[in-house]
Order: sequence, then C-alpha cells, then structure tokens
Amino acid sequence: MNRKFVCATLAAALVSGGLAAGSAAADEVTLRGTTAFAQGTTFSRPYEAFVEWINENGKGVLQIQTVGGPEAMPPFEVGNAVSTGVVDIANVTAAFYTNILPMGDALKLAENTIQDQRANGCYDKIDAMHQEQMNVKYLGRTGDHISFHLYLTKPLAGADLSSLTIRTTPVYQAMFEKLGATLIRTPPGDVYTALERGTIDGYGWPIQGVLDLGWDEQTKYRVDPGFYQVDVDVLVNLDRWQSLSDEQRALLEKGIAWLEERNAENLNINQAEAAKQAEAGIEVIELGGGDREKWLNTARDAGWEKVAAIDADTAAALQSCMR
Ligand code: 173
Repeated sequence: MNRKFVCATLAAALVSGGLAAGSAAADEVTLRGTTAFAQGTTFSRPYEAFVEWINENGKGVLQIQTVGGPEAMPPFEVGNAVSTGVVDIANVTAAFYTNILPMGDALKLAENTIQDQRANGCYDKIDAMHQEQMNVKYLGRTGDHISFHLYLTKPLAGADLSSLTIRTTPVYQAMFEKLGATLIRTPPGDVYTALERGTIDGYGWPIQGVLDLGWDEQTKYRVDPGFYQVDVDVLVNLDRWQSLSDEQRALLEKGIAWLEERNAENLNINQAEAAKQAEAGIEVIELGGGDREKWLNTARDAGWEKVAAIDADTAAALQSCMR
C-alpha cells in the first residue's frame, strides 16, 4: 500500500480519535493505540483482549481505540511513536525499539516471569529504564514461557550457520552472527515474500504464530531447542500516563495484571502449536550433544555480551533479577 496514503489515513484516525475523546463524557479519556503485530495474529491477540477488557471495565473512566497496526505504522517505528506521543499506547516487542532503548534487548534474556519480576524489583528497574530513556511507562508484558526458534528451508547438520542467509531482528542477531550466518533484518511482514523469492534460507521466530502467518507453506524445518523468551510489551507514553487520574492508572494496571495472568496459558499453546507445525509438515531438527550445548551457550553468552557492552552495570543488575 502507498506509504503516504496510509500515513494520511492514520493521521485522520488520530485526529478523529482525539475529537471523539473531547466530545465524550468530560472525564472519560480515550487512549489511541497501535500494535506492531498484525491485528488478529498471535502476538497482537493478547493486547486486543486487554483492550477489550479495558473498554468493558473502563466505561466512563478510560477507553482504548486501536488506530491501526503494522499496515499503518512500520513495526520498527512503533517505539518512536509511543515515545513521542504520536500514539498513547503500544503493543510492541523490545527488539523493535532498540534504536531508542538499546538495553531493551535484555528483556528476551529473562528466565523468569513478569510476576517474578514484579515481586523481586526487576520490573521497577525495567520500568525506570523505559521512563528515563524512552519517555514511556512500561505497563507490563505478554510472551512469558514462549521461546524462539530458527526455521529453515534447508537441512542443518549442526550448530553452524555459516552457509545460510537468515532473516533476523535484534532478538537473534548476536547469536546467529556468532554461529556464522549472513543476516538480513526485516519486519515480520516481509518474511513470506523473502522465503518465496529464496532471498533467505530461514528466519528466527517464536514457537507460536508460524501457521497464523502462513509461513508453514514455505518452511521445511524447525531447529530445536528453542532459546530466549518472548517479550511483547505494553507501553504508555509517559506524559499521557502522568496526565491520567489515579483511577485511570489503576484501571490500566488491573487490566495488565489480568492479561499477565493469562501468560501461563502459553505452556499449553506451545504444545498445540508444535503439533500443528508437525501436521503442516515442518520437520524438527533436534540438535544434540555438543551442538545443543553450543547452540544454547552461544544464545545466552552472545545475548548477555551484547547488552553488557551497552551498559555493564545495568546488564549485571538485570541478569541477577531475571532468573
Ligand atoms: O522475529 C521477530 O520479529 C521478533 O523479534 C519477535 C519478537 C517477539 C515476538 C515475535 C517476534
């Protein structure tokens, strides 16, 4: 779609959202939201359920209006949009906003849950980092218990990617680079075409969502084991957050707690997704022995090395509260 046209459409939606909020009950606020993942797909659905929960429970207090997804705003620009207040609230993974918060790359390295991190003070550190460096409130996240994998169109003999061109995001970059791959960074929306044209031999993606996007048609193998943990984060522009009443903020916090409780369902969904992949003909390449060790150690070590190079003290603090 024409970029100018979609930007104009989004701008019109933003303006009409603003007018609608102005003409509603005096103290009801409408937040304009966006999602970096295509609406109705795996990593947008939890956020959409949250919006529904808020709109159901927040009548007369606060409503959320989703003004578009990746068709209206490129995923790698969503962090900037919520930081500057182009939107008020966003559903986005930290890998898509490392341009403004490089340390966000640490979130995928967590081995514990958001509930653990709220209890041990890690959440406060993550929130502070987002507020100070990005001008957003880190409301919370989905994605716990979901790991990432490498998917391929060609077989793989061991933990060596040197003959392969792989689609990446910052999530997989340090690991796949260490294992020798040639990398191409793209948003999710470009993966199908890249596979179809043969410009990539595979891609990084979580265990969930492959069939949802139709990529199974172009995928022959999944490499196991998985690594890291998905973070899909809900961010609120900080000025907007601070302008809300206690009641409005409490509503958002109650809604996100409700959503985060549902992260536990991922354990079952992961199994169902693996079964669906097998039915769709995706074969598992199970790395064993030394290859498995190299795979997992490279993931962890390259991941932490990269964030330690950005800010060693913060990396150390996060490492101790993320496990
Ligand atoms: O592969 C990706 O686009 C990516 O980084 C990601 C992160 C979280 C959920 C889904 C995909």
